Amino acid sequence: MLKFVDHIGIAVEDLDAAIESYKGCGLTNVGPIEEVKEQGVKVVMIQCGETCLELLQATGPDSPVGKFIEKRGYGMHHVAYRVDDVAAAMDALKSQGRRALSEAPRHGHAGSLVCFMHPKDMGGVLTELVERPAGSPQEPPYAH
Ligand code: CMX
Repeated sequence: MLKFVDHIGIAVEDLDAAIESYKGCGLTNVGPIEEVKEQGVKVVMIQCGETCLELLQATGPDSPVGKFIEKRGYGMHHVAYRVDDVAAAMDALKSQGRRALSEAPRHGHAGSLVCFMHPKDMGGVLTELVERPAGSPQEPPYAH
């Protein structure tokens, strides 16, 4: 049910500084900055070959990314996989005994529907399932 790596989430201190840093590495296809209020983050997608990096800046210390940074510092936060139907994928993983981190799918970046799965049930990796809206590119790259 996981189709491909939709993006890799990286917690950063400052989005603008991080964008410049990645541009310096040759990753110049940078999408618009978007605030995802439901998740307490500002995010930006940067295309990297056939997938994207999602830079995440917490909008408050009590948000998931704010708490992550306080406990573990900046760096890799999650791996996101594209799915066709997030509710169905979530139910399938739950039926295997894995914990979903919300009761139902939530709103994510660019009109997506997302669900996070507990890192302890996914080999130590916080895992996001992403269903993109109809009409959005079905294969990466899609930062622009
Ligand atoms: N990757 C891997 N392991 C992680 C982790 C991460 N990102 N975040 C926490 N953990 C581990 C912790 O190290 C801890 O392990 P130990 O018990 O061995 O110490 C365990 O998971 C529980 O962590 P915690 O700090 O006690 O719990 P929190 O209250 O901080 O919650 C989590 C952690 C993952 C349940 C919570 O952050 C969550 O629900 N995340 C989903 C939503 C989210 O992350 N949104 C931000 C991104 C939004 C976006 O991409 O748009």
